[in-house]
Amino acid sequence: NSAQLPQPKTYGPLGSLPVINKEKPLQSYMKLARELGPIFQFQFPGRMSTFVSSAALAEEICDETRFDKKVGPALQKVRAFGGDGLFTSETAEPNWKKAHNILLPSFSQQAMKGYHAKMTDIAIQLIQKWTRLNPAEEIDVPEDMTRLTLDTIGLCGFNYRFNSFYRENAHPFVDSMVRALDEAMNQTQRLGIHDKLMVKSKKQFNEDIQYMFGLVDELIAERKRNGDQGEDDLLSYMLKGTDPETGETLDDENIRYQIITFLIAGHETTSGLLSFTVYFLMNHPNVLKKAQEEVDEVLGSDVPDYKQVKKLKYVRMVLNEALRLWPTAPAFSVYAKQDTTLTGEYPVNKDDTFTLLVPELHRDSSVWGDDAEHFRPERFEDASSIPYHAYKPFGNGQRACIGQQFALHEATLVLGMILQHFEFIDHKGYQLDVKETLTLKPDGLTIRVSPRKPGMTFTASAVEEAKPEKQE
Ligand code: FDE
Repeated sequence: NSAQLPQPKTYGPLGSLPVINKEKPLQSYMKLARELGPIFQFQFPGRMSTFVSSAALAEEICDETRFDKKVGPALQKVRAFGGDGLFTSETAEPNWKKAHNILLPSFSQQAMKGYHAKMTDIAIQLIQKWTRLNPAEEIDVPEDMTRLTLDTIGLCGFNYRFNSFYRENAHPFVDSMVRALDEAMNQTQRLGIHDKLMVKSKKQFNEDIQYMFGLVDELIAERKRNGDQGEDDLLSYMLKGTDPETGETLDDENIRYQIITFLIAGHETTSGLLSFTVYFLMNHPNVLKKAQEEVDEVLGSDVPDYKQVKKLKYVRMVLNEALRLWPTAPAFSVYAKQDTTLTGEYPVNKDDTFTLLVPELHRDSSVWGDDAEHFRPERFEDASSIPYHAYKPFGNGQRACIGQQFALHEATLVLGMILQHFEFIDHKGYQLDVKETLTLKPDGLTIRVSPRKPGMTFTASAVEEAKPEKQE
């Protein structure tokens, strides 16, 4: 006698798919949540799923004693190239815990000190590119942010330079990765018969995967040939690290999957975050002014060092607030490990799955107040005032984002430097249009910039200063 959950109209074997905008499924679910309430069912062809979006329900499904990450249909498809890497493995698969244990130290605060100089190297490339544009030239913000984040994870991860700022078009690896992710998403939306007909896209899918494997396997082989030269990157942690619980190391195939995973997880999400932040700043002059004041005070005209980045508190709040309104990884799913209920009201059977709509959770007015739709970084002034389960841009519990510190350090550094150097010019009066892939980004956001302090460019000595600090 389970309480009947609200549900949109169904259309025979298609279930409720016809009510979804195929280009923007997440925004369709958000709209449904507003119409149907904080919990609703959705009939996919052949399976039922439940969407939740309030803080009270998030708290329930984030209870790891009763729920665990669900590697849902989309992630299952991504396993074709993410394998049993951290993001696409089941918690119970042996390589999840092993890789988690081995990789945790490489994402610690201490490790960030080691990555700082490399992050700065790439950030300077972006600043120099923007500095050298002629006044009328426009910047495609998501494109340049993707150049930056891909190059950053490439350099910090594997000492590989994609050199995206020296290319007109994306590095071929990115083309393959984006196409493969897109195909993986599309496969989940196609019905059986239709999917079987897509011979050409399947062929392309396999070629893309082989290309990615080839590039990454060569990186691993090369490092093994040359031996450890003190690289101090993720790859060296992966090759050297042993799991304290089992004493085992990661095998080469799993390292390949981890590298691909970091390239996927580490660049689109962080680039979307930076792009949304530029959009919000451009539309909130008071916030922009406050952020510029902080940057002027903390950085002056320095190339930021590690400690200065830590002092950019307001810039960090601005990023938190951008991740609240448009969390770039906008949903995650769990399954019930046992029969239970949600808030004592909704009966749950073992293996029922729930998807949390993070942008809706982040707009729950019972937690965020009546101005929940407003961009107001000040709400992060006192982080302890925010209920733990009301803010989930990095997922939950042991399956939360291992790259959180990495992404936030990188984004704070880069945004700090952008604010230090440029005024934004909204030359087209950009109207927000959120594009969906596996992640979110402001589609078609282009801007112009003008220098804030004419003549402030990098001297050779400033760049020299940003070189790696000796580690104590
Ligand atoms: C993860 C993650 C998550 C969860 C998902 C699920 O649950 O399904 C989330 C929500 C996220 N992540 C988010 C984010 C955001 C940003 C900006 C980021 N993210 C970034 C990054 C960077 C890097 C490198 C990363 N990231 C990574 C990662 C990984 C590996 C993972 C998985 C983990 C486990 O263990 O599971 C994640 N990430 Fe992130």
